Amino acid sequence: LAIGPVGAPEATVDGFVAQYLRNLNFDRGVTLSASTANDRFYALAYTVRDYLVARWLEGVRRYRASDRKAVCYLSAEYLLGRQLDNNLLASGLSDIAAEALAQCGVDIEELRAQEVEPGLGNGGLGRLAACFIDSLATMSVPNVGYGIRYEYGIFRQTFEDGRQVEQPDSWLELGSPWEFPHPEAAQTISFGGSTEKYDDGGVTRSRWVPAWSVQAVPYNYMVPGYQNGRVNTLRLWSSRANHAFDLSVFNAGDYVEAVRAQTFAENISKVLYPEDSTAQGKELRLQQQYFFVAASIRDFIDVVLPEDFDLTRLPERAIFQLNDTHPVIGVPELMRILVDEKKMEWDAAWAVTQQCFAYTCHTLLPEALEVWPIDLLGRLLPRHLEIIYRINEEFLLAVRERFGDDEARIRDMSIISPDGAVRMAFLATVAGSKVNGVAELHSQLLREKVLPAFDEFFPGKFTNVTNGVTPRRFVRLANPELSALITEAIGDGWLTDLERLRELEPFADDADFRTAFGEMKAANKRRLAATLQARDGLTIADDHMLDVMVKRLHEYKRQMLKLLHIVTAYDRIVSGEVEASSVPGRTFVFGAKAAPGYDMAKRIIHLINAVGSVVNDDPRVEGRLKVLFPPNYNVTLAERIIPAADLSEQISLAGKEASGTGNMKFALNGALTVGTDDGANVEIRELVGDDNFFLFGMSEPEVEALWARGYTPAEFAEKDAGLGRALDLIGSGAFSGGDASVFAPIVSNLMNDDRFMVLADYTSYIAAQDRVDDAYTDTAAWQRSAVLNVARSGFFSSDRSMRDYIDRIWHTEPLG
Ligand code: 26Q
Repeated sequence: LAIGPVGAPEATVDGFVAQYLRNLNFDRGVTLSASTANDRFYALAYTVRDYLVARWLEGVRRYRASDRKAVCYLSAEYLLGRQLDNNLLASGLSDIAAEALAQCGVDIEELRAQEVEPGLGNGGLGRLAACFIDSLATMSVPNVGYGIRYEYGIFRQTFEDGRQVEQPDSWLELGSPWEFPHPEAAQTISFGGSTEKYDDGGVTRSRWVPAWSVQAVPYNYMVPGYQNGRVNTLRLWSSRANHAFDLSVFNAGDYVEAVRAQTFAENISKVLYPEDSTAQGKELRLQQQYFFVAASIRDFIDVVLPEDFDLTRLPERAIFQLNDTHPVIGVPELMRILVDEKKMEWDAAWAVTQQCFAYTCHTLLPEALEVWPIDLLGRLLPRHLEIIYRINEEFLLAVRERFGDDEARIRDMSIISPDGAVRMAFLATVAGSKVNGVAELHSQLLREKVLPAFDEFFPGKFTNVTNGVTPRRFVRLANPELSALITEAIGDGWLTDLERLRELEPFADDADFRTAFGEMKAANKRRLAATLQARDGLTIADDHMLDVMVKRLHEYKRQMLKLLHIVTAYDRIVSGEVEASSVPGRTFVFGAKAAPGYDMAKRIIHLINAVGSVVNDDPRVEGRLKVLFPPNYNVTLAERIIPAADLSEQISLAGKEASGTGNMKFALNGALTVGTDDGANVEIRELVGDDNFFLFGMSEPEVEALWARGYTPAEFAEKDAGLGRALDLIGSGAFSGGDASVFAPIVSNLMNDDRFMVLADYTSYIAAQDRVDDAYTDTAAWQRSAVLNVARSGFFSSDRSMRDYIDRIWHTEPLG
């Protein structure tokens, strides 16, 4: 009888075929000839799984036998993308699987298309978490990713008459072959009720008497490292009704109430909130946060750590990394476990807690900093609120000791705001051993503008870790042609040591290499064209520059600025200022979802589509300008679009984009960036060099200076005739069949308010785009720049980000 893991199937084509057919028969219960595409996809996924499982179980055993510190990454979002190709690549089975399926007469492309991506995130923050766990597995660092198994991920976007319409993302409709549910390991998570004091052998203690509870069921997912035999775990929690609770209601005879209770419990993990900035104080959202964080911390203490582990030593074994403020309720939860349940002294518990947490901030927008009204928090988690009060009291006492009774400072630093809300970023900063921003500029502004008093009070607590992206998914899998070119030139070590891309620099001056590079871009454009044709019936001209802006729709990201450029380019042609035939062909590609309640963002989506229909159909343009806006931008589509791009649009108002990670993916795939001095653009430009980056717009200090002087957007519209005309066209109904009212709110917002200074940066942006047009005519020089972008972007690997977290924050090591 096998006590350890059963060995993997033989890693040969025959071994794969045998396992594949076994899975079709025994797991799907079908023969190959009677199978559906979904059956064949499932059997393939199961087969890949079968090769990884033994290593996974062995890794878990080795970790438990060690006393290594694990990284517990707490994130409300993981935007994983499809798993099949990633897992094939990680296990080194891509070629074997292709050959095996060919032998069975199965079309692997058809099976790839079956996989529904788990869209369990909104954008950058969720995708970052997915890149990080990929890198940790590849670097053999013990890690559990903890999060929520939303039944519905980010909505599926469709357009009706150019307007965004949201459809539910029922990604689990046909099940997921990658998950391992463990209902037997469910945990009880409690809510509500009250607190009470009680006598514990002469000591007065507090305890929580909750009112209701739900079950948290773990679903495990494998996170394989890149060809290193290491498989980490992603553990996502799903909510279920608590059966004990059900039973009491059943016994009381209220069947309908019992069933309703079940629905209520299952609501907690039902749906991902599609907002990605403005926290809105929704009770269900706080339930989600506490639900997954409480289950995760308990899981680590009760299940992962040995029984009877001495929790004063928890910091030696665990670091809980807080991905933004969403999991910060874990701070009072750990305190509650240590003080109330384990009966530790407050000070000792606080020392443990402070060492166990670290906090990553992903924003600078004040409206995006999460706060929870105390009445809501007190109703849902009364004991946690008490603990937060005590943390705040002791913290403010220490502030007074240091700075005297400076009441203004006390008010500014209090975790409880004057209007009675818990400021989660403050709580995270006070509790965390480290606080980091996600790019150099962002970390600097975080220290100097957002939390200066905390920086002064906690010297050495603030640090920077610039974001990164996984080269396995975003170069190797998304861009196999470029990967082959690179490997041919410099060998294959770059995939796990991305700085080695530097060795490509000399090839920028090699005409043959540049030609091959150009052919790679052309092939990727054809591949994208085929995808968009099949998916949306869109076409791309072969000879166009591909100018891409893909990211969430936000006013600060300034899709409007891009749109003003397009309208200006259009206006120059139709007004006769330039000959259509002299205009270099450009296809503008947008991808963007708007939060369903974000009215201005939705209007801008409508306007992009409206401009697209007019520009694309106007014969005077002679096809020189095209606007494409495929709906439902997601990880799968990103993997097609980014490798085909020539120009990457990173045009946020300086000081607003914390980092950006799309910017890194484009540079690594050989697109040139037109961008502001914002987020990680600053570092990209420093690395690739001024000559290989189109910088425009105000710097962050210039933005501040303009606000201080007084910003009057209308003045900018008067000074620049092109801008005035573009705004007039939009405002007059040129893109809305003459109905001026549709887009008037956008124009009036820009003319009268313009919080993100679109008009102030317009002139500089148009000048940068004219430089882009010029530069693109010199193909050799453009390709040289593109190659240098690839060669000099190795810094942006998430492996490097992970090394930085390990060195500066986690102080853990790989498990050899
Ligand atoms: C909070 C409360 C209630 C509902 C939703 C939210 C919520 C959800 C998601 C708030 C924020 C987010 C996501 C934020 C995000 O993606 N930020 C981006 O993080 C990237 C990774 O660090 C950066 O590169 C981007 O600059 C930053 O915008």
